[in-house]
Amino acid sequence: MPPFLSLSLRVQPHPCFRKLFMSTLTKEQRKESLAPLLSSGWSMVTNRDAIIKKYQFQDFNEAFGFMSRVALKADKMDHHPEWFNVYNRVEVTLSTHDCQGLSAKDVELATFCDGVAK
Ligand code: HBI
Repeated sequence: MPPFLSLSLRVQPHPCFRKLFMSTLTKEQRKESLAPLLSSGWSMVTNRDAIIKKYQFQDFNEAFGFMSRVALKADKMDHHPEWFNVYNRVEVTLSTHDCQGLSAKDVELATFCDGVAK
């Protein structure tokens, strides 16, 4: 591979550019993609542009299995949940630090969480 091409493939946007490119959900997007989540157990966090869902599993093993799968997805997305676990309960809070609010990444990860929990 020519050197100029290999360099361009390695260059990643500096985190400060991510803040510029990451945008919060528009009104339309909230109606279209956030509403279904809010009617399937997710709710808005008080005084924050963030969503939270409380999952209850059979036991700790199931809860941790859920967390393991979500953790791998989160790392692949480079988008990580704020979460709390005690025994069979997992509380997941999603928001995007880079834009101080809800972004498409939160919708994607919330949808993934619901798929894993099913
Ligand atoms: N996770 N929830 C969340 N929000 C972010 O903005 C975020 C993240 N994980 C990693 C990340 N941003 C990257 O920008 C890291 O470079 C900090």
